[in-house]
Amino acid sequence: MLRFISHFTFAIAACLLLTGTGCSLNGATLPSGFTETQIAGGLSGPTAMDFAPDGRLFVCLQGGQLRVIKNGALLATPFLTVTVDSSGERGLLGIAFDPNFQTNQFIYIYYTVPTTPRHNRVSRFTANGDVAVPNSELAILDLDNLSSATNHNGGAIHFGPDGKLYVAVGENANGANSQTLSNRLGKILRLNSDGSIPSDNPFFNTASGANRVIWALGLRNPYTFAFQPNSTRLFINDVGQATWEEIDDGIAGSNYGWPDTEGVTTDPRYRSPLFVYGHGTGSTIGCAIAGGTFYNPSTVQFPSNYVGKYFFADLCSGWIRLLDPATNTAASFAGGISQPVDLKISSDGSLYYLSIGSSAVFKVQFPANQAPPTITMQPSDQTVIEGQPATFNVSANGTAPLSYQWQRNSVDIAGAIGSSYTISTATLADSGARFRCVVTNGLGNATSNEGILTVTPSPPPTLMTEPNTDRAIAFDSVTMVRDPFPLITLLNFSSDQRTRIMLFATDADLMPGENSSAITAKAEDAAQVVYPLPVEFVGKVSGLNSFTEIVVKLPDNLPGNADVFISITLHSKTSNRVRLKIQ
Ligand SMILES: [Ca+2]
Repeated sequence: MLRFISHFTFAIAACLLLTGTGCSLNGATLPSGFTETQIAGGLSGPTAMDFAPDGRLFVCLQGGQLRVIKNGALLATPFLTVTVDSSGERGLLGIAFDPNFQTNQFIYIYYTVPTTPRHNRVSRFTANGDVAVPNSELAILDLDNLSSATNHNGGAIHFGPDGKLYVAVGENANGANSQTLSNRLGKILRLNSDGSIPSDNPFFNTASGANRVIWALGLRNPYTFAFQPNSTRLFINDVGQATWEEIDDGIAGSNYGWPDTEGVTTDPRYRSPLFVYGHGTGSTIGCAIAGGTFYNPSTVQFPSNYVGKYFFADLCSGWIRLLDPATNTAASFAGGISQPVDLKISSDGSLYYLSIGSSAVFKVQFPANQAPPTITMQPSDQTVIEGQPATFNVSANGTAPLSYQWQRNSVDIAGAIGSSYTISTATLADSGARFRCVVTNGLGNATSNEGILTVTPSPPPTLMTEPNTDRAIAFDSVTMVRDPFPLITLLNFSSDQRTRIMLFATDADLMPGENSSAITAKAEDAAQVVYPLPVEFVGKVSGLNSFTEIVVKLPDNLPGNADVFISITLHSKTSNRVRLKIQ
């Protein structure tokens, strides 16, 4: 049992005496609308916990086991067991996941080495699923040898937004350690993940050797600390001696004053706490700050006014309170917890607390914001012309994250996992297909109505004519003169001197990737003799996107002095016949 919780028996008795039914040894009193669930019990002497990036929760036990809670169940086999010195407050005290855990599978722990000389150590292990690779331990930090005092070991370890590993170390019950740069006790340390020391550490040029790892000093027993997600903000929870518990603003090079001062100070040599609370038994006082975490989850579950606030707990008084970093004032949250030692926020926005008195992990939720998916906008039927895209959309409510899977005729469509699904080129064969979406979250799923796709044949192209006649709207492409057209012109600068005719059409859109070869053109004379016309250009009429400009060349064998009838064919569909006069 951790000695810094020696007020345990007194605290529980006082809780029962002073607040009656408001206390529970096995569950918290929570604000209206919040509920809690015990996630795992039977955790003997838990000291710290952290979430793996994949959502598993790892719990340190003081005796040396690192346990895994996966999909809500405590796994029987520990991830690892290290032989530790667990006397007093020593033992397995901290855990962190490498920022690149999903690639390198590195996990770091802080524990007390059981062989002489006794000291605390940070080691790296490599995960293989739910257990550590045997013999994968790599010691990256061996701290100063400990005296016979077994208390004030610190033990929290976390990676910062800079990718460096921060390590909180207690002063081994010797305040003088906290004020010297000649050892690493009573400090926050900053190191690279391989144990080397970053050259931009604040005392890199003033401390020597291994002590260049010091990042801040003047701490007594920083048992927990926390970085605010997506921020450089760092709050250090420094356990006080007789008077004050501190939340300190973690800033490189700071001296937090211990043992010269405790609590608020105006001494310019020291950084005064952001927040303090006094000692005693009650809803705003306690004996040891243990656990702190910012409410900045990837999915906000609690009411929005919780976002950016800082939960912190007191071991002896058994409460969790909420600090507003904007004002450095605190409000009540939970009470009646049996010795909280650590707090964490899961990615779905739940608050987890680790109770050494209950040997258990609890999850606090806000159920009103916890809901399975419901479809709020159904996919609508779509009618498109063949060759055109068709898009189905769905909207859903429910606790994030929501995942989407589109189905065609009740069969999953590979890769169609967004809130909309687009067929880039609808074909006639797609007509009648039914599309729906299954929306899923951790609480259930919802299947949308089906939207039906109707694909209509594309219309044939239409060559433009003057109103109520079959005379083409057509121009010599150089002179812009209308028919009758000469077969030969000297004005168009082409070597063959054949006349080029500019025609206009609607419903003659090329598909992506097509060029003028997609359109064929022909002329027929009165005797229905067919003359293929080379198509030399197809393009859009500037500013008139529904009109297509088509330039054809009059061929050598076309008879002169007659009317011919021109048509074009695109995508196997042939246009109307339009009349041209040839000189
Ligand atoms: Ca202080």
